[in-house]
Amino acid sequence: MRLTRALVCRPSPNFADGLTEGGHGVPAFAVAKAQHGRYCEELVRCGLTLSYLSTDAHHPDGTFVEDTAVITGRGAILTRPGAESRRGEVASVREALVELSPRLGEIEAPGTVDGGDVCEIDHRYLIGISARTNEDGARQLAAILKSNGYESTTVDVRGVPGLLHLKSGLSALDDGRLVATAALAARDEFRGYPLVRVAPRESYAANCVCINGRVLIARGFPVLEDALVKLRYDVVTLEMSEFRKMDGGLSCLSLRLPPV
Ligand code: CIR
Repeated sequence: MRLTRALVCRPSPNFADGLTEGGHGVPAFAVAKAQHGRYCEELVRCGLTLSYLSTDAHHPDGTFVEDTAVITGRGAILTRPGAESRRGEVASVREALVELSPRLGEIEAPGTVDGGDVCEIDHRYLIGISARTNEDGARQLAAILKSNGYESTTVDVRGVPGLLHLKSGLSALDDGRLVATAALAARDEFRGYPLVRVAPRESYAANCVCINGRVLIARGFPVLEDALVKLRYDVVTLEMSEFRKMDGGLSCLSLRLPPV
């Protein structure tokens, strides 16, 4: 899908007060801000026009905008994040998306969905059931997708150690190839897709994003980088250390959108 715009939100000064279980230390705000700036510059280089949400100290996880909506080629679905502290993030995204995307629907209580659990590959959606996305939310999302012509499959990742969201361990490249951690690569749900397997010590880098033919991956994961370069992808690496400390990957820092 050709992408033209992205919605982003700079980290707020109390970014370190967000949710985390990763045990990678406390992020430094100034470094996070600089890394976010570089990330945004790269989105622009990929051809995207950026819209910035206002940072809000009430939502220290607000920079992880991907969790608040699912973007399809036909429009957006607003989510209801699984973590109560993050539910309020949806309001500003709802407002921003009015101009950027037709609204296809919205997840309602008791359903919960985090956008980080939703992976699109070849117009098909893989929906992770996780600590954040529940079965009711996945059912609602699948129904909205279905009524807009998209098939979906659920993938229960609750038993996968250390995996916050499905996309913490899985990404789709825009030629129909998946990038997956060793723990996910063997799953039946992904059978039939060509796949790049990510070594266990590089599993953080399995969360990457493909934008208009370029693949953005976290810096410092040379085995994955080499594998992608050998497959002739145009790879860009970005320093993500401070977002990793808050359990966030590359994809969660933006909502990437096709033309209206
Ligand atoms: C959270 O725990 O909700 C945030 N600290 C990190 C969310 C990362 N989102 C994502 O991977 N899609």
